[in-house]
Amino acid sequence: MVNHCISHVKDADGLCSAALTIAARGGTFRLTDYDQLIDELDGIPKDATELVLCDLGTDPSRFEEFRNKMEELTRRLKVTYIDHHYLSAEMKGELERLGIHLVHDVDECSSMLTYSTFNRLLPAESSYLAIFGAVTDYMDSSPLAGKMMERFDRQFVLLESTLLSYAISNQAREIRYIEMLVESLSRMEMPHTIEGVSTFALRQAETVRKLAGEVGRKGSTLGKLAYMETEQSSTGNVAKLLLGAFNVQVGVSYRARSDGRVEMSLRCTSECKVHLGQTISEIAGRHGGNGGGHAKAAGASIPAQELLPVLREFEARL
Ligand SMILES: [Mn+2]
Repeated sequence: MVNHCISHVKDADGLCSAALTIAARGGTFRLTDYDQLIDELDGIPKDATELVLCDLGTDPSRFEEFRNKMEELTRRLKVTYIDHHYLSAEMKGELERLGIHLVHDVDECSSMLTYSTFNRLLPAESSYLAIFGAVTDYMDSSPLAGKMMERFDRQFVLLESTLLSYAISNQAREIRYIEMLVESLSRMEMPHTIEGVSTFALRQAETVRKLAGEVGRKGSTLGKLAYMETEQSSTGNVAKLLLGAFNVQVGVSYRARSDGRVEMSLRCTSECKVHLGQTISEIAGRHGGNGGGHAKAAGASIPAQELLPVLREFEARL
């Protein structure tokens, strides 16, 4: 079997999922984001016989396209799809009918699911990668991760996962560096030993400190929601900081792209009762965009002029 892995480029969960897959199955990998997933599926190496797809939720509005692409791929590849983004029972059924090995659980992070899938092929220390993804995806109290955390030095796990995720945020535009992180992690190197990680993580800590002050000055509120434009590549950090600065239920940060669209991240507190991913997917879809994600962390891409209408509609649901 010649393996090819496609995983999420944006965070520690995606990188750790890729590293675990490579450690277990070898082969090649590519990192991508939700909106480029379909294009990425066209670039799978010709000699690959196995595809492992991790941490990449499919946008419901493009599910049909995704399903069709998968149907074509399952004719020549053994496909394993490991994910924790919401999928309806119907969508799951459709994928399984294509012969895809679907590992799906919205209560665990993707790296924990990847670890469980390939457990027998992995060295003992690979459980660290599973827990790093869980911590940075806020899923370390989930059934599997919670149990695993009891057997670790908690401070060590928190330190290593934060070093990793801060270094990723800081170097988000340097894809070669991000790929090098996956290669190092797949050799079971701990983040603090990987070149550049501690330096970039500390730089990011300073960025976060400055940002915390900045969001209070630059953010605006709209009812129970606060929003702000940012140049930061990790828009999720900014969305989170808005929650504290304005004491609101939902924080939305957005970044203008050169193609006339804005890329937005949404985060919320436990007071927020709507599912962020499902709600933004539905609203963005009606405004010429697309989006999705989890209950408490989601993202979308929409035409720039639709920003305020989308935010107003979202706030009305709160
Ligand atoms: Mn994830």
